[in-house]
Amino acid sequence: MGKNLVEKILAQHLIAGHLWPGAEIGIRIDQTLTQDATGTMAYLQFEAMKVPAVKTELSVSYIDHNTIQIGFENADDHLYLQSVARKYGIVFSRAGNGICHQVHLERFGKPGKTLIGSDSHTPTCGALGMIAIGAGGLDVALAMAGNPFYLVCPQVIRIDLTGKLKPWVSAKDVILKVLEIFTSKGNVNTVLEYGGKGVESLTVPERATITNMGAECGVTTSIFPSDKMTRLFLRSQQREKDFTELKADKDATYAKVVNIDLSKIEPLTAKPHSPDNISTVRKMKKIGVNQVCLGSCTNSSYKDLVTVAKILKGKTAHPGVSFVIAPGSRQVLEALADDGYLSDLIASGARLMENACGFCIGNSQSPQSGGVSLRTSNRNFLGRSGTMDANVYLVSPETAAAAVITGKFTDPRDLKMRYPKVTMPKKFSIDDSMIIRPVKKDKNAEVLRGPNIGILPRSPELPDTIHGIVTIKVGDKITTDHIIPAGARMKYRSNIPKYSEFVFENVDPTFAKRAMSIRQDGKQNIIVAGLSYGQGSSREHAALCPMYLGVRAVIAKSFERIHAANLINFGILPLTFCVESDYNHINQEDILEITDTKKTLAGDGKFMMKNKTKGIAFYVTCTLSERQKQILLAGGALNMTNE
Ligand code: MIC
Ligand code: SF4
Repeated sequence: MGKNLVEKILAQHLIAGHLWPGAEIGIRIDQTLTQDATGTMAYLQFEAMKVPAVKTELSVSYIDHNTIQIGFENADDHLYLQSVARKYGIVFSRAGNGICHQVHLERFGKPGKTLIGSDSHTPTCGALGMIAIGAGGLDVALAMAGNPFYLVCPQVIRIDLTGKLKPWVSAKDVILKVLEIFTSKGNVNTVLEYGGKGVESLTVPERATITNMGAECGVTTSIFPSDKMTRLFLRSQQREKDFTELKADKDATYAKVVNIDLSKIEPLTAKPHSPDNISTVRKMKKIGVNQVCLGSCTNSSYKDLVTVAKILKGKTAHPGVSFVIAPGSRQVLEALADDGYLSDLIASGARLMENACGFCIGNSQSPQSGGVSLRTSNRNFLGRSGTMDANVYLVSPETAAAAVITGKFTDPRDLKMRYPKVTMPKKFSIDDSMIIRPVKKDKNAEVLRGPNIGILPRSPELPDTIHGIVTIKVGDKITTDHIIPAGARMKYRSNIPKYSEFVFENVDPTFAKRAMSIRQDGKQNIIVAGLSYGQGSSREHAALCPMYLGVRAVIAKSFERIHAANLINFGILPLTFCVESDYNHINQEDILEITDTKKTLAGDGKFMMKNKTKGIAFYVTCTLSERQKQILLAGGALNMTNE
C-alpha cells in the first residue's frame, strides 16, 4: 500500500512506537528553533540537563519577539541567549535579522527533515516539505539534548487543491477558507497534507502562509510536497543543493480528503475575536478602519510586500488610517529597498517597524480604544493587540492595501485597477552576516546572566491527594494568551515569580493573588475549563506560571495539543470530564478532591472527583502514555533529567 508524505517522513524518523494514528510515537529531530520569548526558559532547561553541546543537525536561536527593549530585561535576555548559543553549538540569529519562521524558511528549512520549535507557528516550514511542529520549550530543550520528540501519531487529512486563485485572492484567503471548514477546535492529532493540481501554482511563500496559519486550526502541522516550486525557491536562496523531491504515493490513503477549488475562493476575513470567525470581505463593506498592519510571520514575504507596494504606488494612506509595516526578514527588507518598492511604501505613508514580530504580539502599535485594525497576521484573540476593546480582523495583504486607500473595509476586487503581477526574484542577494555560527571548542565560553535571568522553578512530586479550590472557571476556546498575556508583560518571560502575577490578567485580574494566597496556605488550585483549552501560542509559561502559583490540576472538556504537553511537563494533571455536562455542576470556589492519585494514574487514569462543597462526585480521566505517567508522578519532566 502506498504512503502519504507524512507517513514517509515519520517512518524515516521513527525511534519509538508504531505509526498507528492515536498511538504515542517518538521521532528523531533533525532541527530545532527557539525564539527569545520562549528561548530563555528552554535554554535554562537545556543547561540543567548538563549536556555539553546540542546533538541535533542544526539548532537555531532567534531574537525576534522582544525587540522593543524598554528597560534592561529584553537586552539581558538577548545576551544570555547569544552566550548560551556560543557555548553549546547553537546558530544565533541576531535581533534585526527577522522573524524566526520567515528566516528559517529562507535559510535553513530542508525537505524531508524534522523540525521542532518553541513557537506554535513552526509548521511554517511545512511549506518546504518538512515535518515542522510547534512545542513547549522543555520539549525543544530535550530534543536539543538528543532525546526523541514524543507525539500522538497523527491522522492525515488530505486537502486536495484544484483550480487557480483568481486575481485579488491570495494564500491568506485559502487558509481562511480552511479555517472556515475546520474551525479552531477539534483538530488535535491531525496533519493537513496538501496535494492536487492546484498546489503547482502556489509558490513556497504562499504555501508558508497556509502552513503557518494551520496552527490556528490546532493541527499538529501542515505540509506541502517538495516539487518544482520548492526547487525554484531553494535556488533563489542559493541553496538548491538542499532540494529533494518528495510527494505522496499515488495510492496513498488518508483519514479524509477535503476538496478546495482555488478558483472559487473569494477575499475573506477572520472577524473578532477568533481566527475561525470567517466572513467574505464583501459583507464587511461599510466598516471604517483605523489601522492597517502588514507583516508578521504569516504575510511578510517579498511577494506580499511588493503586491502592496504596487497597489499603493502614487497613493497616500487614507487620513483615518495608521498604516504599519513589519517586514518578515532583513532579506525581504533589503530586496524591497534594492528593487525600489520600499520608497513606494514609505511614500504611501507607511510607518516602518523593525523586521520582527512587533505589532503581532501586541508589544507595540496597539490600536486606539474601540479601534478597528486590519492585520495580515494570524491571531485576533481578544486583547492580543494590547487594546482590550479593539476589533482586530485578519485579512490578506490585498485587502489590507485596499483599506489603506479607502479607509474602510473594501473588497480589493472593487479597487478598479489591474491586479499587480509580482515576479519573484530568481536569486535573492544572500547576506548571512547577522547569523552567528558556533565556533568549535568554545565549551568554556561564559554564559552571561544579567539580573533578568531568573532561576528555574521546579514542581514538587505529585501528591497522593489533591484537595483543591476551583480558583477559576472559564469557558470554551481559552487561549494561552488568555492564560498568560504577552504584549507589554512579555518582558518578564525570564522571571517566573514576576510573570506569574499576570496569570489570567485579562480574564480575572484577581486570579494570581488569590491563587498565590491559596498556595501559601498550603492548599492547591484547580482550573475548570470548557472545550479546546490552551489554544494558540506554545508558551510553556501558560503551564509554568500556574504551576508556580500552586495549580495542580486543570479539568477541561478538551485540551489543545501543545498546552496539554506543557501541563504534563510541569507536573499539572490535565483531566477531562468523562461526562461533559458535569462541567455545569462546578462553581468557582468549590472544593474538589481526588485521592489515590498515584495509584489511579498508574492504573486506568480514571479518577472519582468529589465536589466537597456540593456533596456530589463525578468522573474525570487522564489518558496518558506510560512515559507521560512517569513525568506526572515525578512532578514534571525536568525532575526526570539527570541533573
Ligand atoms: C504567538 O504568536 O503567540 C507567539 C508569541 O509567537 C507564541 C510564542 C510565545 O508566546 O512566545 C507562539 O505562537 O507560540
Ligand atoms: Fe511572531 Fe506573531 Fe509569528 Fe508569533 S505569530 S511568531 S508573535 S509574528
